[in-house]
Amino acid sequence: MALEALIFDVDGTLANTEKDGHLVAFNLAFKELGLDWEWSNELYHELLNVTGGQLRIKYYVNKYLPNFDTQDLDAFALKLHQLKTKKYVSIMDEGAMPLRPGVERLFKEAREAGLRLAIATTTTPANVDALIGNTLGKEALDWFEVIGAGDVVSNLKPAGDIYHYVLEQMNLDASQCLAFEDSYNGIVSTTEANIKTLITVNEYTDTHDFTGAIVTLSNLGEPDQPFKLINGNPTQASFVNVAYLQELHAQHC
Ligand code: XBP
Ligand code: MG
Repeated sequence: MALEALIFDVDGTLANTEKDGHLVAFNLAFKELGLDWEWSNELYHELLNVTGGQLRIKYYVNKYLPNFDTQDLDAFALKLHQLKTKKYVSIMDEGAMPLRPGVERLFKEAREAGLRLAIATTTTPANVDALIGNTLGKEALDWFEVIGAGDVVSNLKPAGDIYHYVLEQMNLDASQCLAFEDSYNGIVSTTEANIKTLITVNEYTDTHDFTGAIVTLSNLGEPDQPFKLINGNPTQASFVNVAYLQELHAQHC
């Protein structure tokens, strides 16, 4: 079947939102609530194995603060997480979060070529709106036929639920799509939904196991800024464009 749609993860794939967005927002929220917690970047490498901010907070408390005094950890994590989302949106509104190389170009080229676009992420919907709105403009949210985000499904990545949800909403078969991910949890999720996946790594994920990826790249690249091929078939392409995606799709789907 022909390539019809591209489905993008958000955090780490579209932008380096974890280090400069989520981690900063968590720490600001802790401070504002008077908690003496401060997550270091090193600790955050471990905490990122747990997807979803609320689950991450609860994992942290259970593992590192077994004596933390709260009667209802779910309610506490919910409140803290709501504050963290506000902080994250404010950071995005400051407008200093660039998209990763090639992301904006590929969105535009894909649209011109008639490919359908969607998002599949575990992050909160407000965070997706804030990132896209502040980098590409609010109108760009309409470029995505489906924005599958947050708790629209009951099981977050690494479960495949969010990808199944997007495929169902778009009425597409997995073989008509390619997914873009940056992490182990991401590729486990796409693999469960049977969607072939292109990986762009980042500082949190460059040691992850990406077995099953059709290609692993340093980033999507630009005409004057070639990607580094980390794993996959040799290619003439030096940046990810629609022609290269058709090549990958023909090889793997
Ligand atoms: C990344 C995540 C998210 C964010 C936090 O998911 O694990 O949990 O770190 O977002 P993806 P929330 O790469 O699939 O987008 O705090 O809004 O949950
Ligand atoms: Mg990600």
